[in-house]
Amino acid sequence: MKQMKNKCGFLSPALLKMFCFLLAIAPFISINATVKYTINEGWRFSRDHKESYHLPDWNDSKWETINIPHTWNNKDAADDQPGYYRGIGWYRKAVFIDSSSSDRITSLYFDGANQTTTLYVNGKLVGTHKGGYARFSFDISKYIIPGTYNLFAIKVDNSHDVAVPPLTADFTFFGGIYRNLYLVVKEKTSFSISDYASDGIYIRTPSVSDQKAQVETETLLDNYLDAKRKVLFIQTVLGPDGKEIFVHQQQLVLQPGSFKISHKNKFTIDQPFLWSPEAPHLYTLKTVIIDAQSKKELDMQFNTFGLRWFSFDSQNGFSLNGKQIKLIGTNRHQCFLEKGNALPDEFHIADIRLLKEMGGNMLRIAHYPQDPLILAMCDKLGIITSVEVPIVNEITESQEFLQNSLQMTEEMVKQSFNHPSVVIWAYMNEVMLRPPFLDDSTRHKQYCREVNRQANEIESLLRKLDADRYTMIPLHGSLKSYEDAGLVNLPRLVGWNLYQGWYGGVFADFDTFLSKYHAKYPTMPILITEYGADVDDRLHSFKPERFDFTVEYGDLYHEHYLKTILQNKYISGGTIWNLNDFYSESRTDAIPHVNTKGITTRARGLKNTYLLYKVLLAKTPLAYIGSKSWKYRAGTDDGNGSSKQPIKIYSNLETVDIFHNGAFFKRVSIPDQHLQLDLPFTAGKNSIELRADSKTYDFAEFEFTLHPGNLQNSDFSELNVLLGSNRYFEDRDARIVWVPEQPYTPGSWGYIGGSPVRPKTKSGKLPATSVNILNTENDPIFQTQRQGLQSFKLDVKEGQYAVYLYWADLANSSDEKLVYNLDNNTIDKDRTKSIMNVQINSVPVFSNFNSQHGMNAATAIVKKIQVNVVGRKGITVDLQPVEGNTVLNAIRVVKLN
Ligand code: GCB
Repeated sequence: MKQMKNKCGFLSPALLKMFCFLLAIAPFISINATVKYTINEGWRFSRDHKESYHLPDWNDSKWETINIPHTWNNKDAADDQPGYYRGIGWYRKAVFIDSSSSDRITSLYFDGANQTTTLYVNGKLVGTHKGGYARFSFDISKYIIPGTYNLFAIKVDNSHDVAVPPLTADFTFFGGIYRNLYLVVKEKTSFSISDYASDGIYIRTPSVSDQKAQVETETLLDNYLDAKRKVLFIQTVLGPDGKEIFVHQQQLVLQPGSFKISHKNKFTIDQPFLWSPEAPHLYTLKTVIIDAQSKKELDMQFNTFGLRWFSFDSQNGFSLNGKQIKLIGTNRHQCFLEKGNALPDEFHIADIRLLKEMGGNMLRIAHYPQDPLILAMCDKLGIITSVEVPIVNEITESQEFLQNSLQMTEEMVKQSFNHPSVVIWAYMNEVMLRPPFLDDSTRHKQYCREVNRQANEIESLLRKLDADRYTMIPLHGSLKSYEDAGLVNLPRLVGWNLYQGWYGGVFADFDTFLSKYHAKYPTMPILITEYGADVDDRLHSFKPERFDFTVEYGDLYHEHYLKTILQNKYISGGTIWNLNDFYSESRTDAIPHVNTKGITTRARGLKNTYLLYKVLLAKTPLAYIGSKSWKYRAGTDDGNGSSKQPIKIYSNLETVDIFHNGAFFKRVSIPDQHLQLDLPFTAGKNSIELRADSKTYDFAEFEFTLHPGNLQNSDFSELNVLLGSNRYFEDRDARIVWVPEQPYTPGSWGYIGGSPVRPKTKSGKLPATSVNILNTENDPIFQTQRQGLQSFKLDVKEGQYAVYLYWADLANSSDEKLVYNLDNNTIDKDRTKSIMNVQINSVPVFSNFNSQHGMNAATAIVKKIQVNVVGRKGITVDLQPVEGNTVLNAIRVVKLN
């Protein structure tokens, strides 16, 4: 361990001793001069608007009572109705303000509210803030009556506003006061909170080496008094071990009524403890101001900072403190299952722990600044970050839009300035995703020029505010459009959001794209800011395909990308899209309204891909069984009383012993840290255990339904089949599994005739439709279909059965064109209207059955039909077309008696 040296910039050690002595004999009154606490509870809320809602005597007793963090969209952004409420919501509360506020400065401080917030106190307008992702505060001193209750009325509006970014994006713009709300009471002389809601103290580390670090601080002070004030300004630096290593004291004279008075300070730390992912040492800067006369403490602030240096290099990637490290981590969206974006503190903290436990060393905080706890946790745990101005997909060509973007830039930098984890400021994510006016080249060029102008303004502001960090624009895989807008060489770093093998193409296109770009721009460093594939972890396939949303396709995608990122030195690293599944209202994928590219679910359940990274990045021995959450499984007897089930194993151990149902099955070596092997599952419970060096590394149990190969000779209980599909779907609530279709063979079961519905897109045919199916949570059961089907047959034994026929009219949907879907939007539907007659065992059941069923959107329809089977006739469902093609989405057959 290095010895930390005391270093004092302004005081000699003798003076320092004397100073401490003086402080000891004349102690200042050390109460917390600044009082800051949440006022989250018991707000009245109404999701509508009336001009008079801000008036103190408005009767809000019938309004809902809520607690902050709060959003009004956690339910409607996930329901079957397209769209979600984007408009005004009002919050009201009578807040008691202590009489001590009368000669102090009182503010209302928001950690974040989406997106335009207007505050009224006691009926009077205080101010408005625009933007949904930064902190902001209002000085309410003039509006309050201390010693009594004061009525706060807050109007929040999340309507689309052409002047406020983001305009569009692949995430839900949840409205409301969704982060903590504080009352802050400060002395009339204090650190300023009016500099873009930062805490008024900025710490720069312009030069750091393992020998020496230079630290510069700037403190902004406010003096509201109409008289001069003399203050003692004391700044102390504590080392990571809590020991004092530097003290600076100075008397300052603050002029009356002056604000953001800047006081700068510099010091050097010899042989510093460096900040890194392995050892995230943090220093603490304690700043105090004391009234020179009364010795009363006026304000005190603790800020942590870290000492490190870093660079991105176009050939060698990223290095920190002189050592090359590959950045591997994730992006994060700030929402959670059923909560929308309104998360309590613990949830933010838990996410960063989750990333650290995976072994990740980077978080791209996309696409907007997040709760202050996120950066605080990244500092503590050693996770390198990039933070982003929330301009996504497009801009508005207006000065007002630019001004708002610049304001957001300044808020972001000033609020996050001191965090050692931040190495990149980013802006304009995929701003040329769907550039307008493509059919009018003059107008298009004008748009490109405006994008360039706005980007230049943001870039220069960033460089002016912070000369030490990198700037970055994250681009999507269409290099030409960013060249047209002149964005490729503008920032210090280019981020690539790449999805080859998902939205189109094959995995290898990822490698080709990068090597071509690298050859064309050999001096530009590269960071893969996004890559990912959607996975609904209830879906599985033994024949994984692009866009099937299965766990297995997601595995293949990440295995390929991760290998490429690790193997190529010039790639600085990659941040997976995304840490968590997140709400994106307009999506209609396997889980409608959700982007499922997370390596964890919305409730942070671990997907296979999380385990893959964890094992690959781990420094300790690990072994995991993949798809443990796929508990209910089924398969057909292959003649040996069992069915082969592919099981994924992740491990960094040289060999792992696999035990199946308690018995040794096989010793395997796992050269690539992941391996798939077939295990013969038998009916009922199947257990798997992974052992090495007499230690159990992982254990899992599965419930297996073994379907008889020949239905006539064996017992049958139930069968659930997805038509037109290769996928398995696990219905966890019902604890059943749906299996892929198969053609009929005598003695068994299957379809006769027809073909699977495979929507056509510019990038080829897709294995399933992306249609939001109304009135079900199990959309994948209905999202595939066989059309032109003549019959479905099961050669079951005599008895009574229930046959359930599942339909959703996939032709009856607009298949919304989604901007982020790139070339993967449906261009030609091979789905037609269908009216048919249905017979079971030659008995007419439905005539002129219309799968639309009088609904004007694809809706889940399930018909349960009781069927008696006599002799060896089995069950035959016949479908005859009346108009269009016959269709059937799924079939479930259960033996009753
Ligand atoms: C992107 C966007 C991100 C989307 C993602 C996707 O490139 O930057 O906002 O969510 O693709 O999943 O399509």
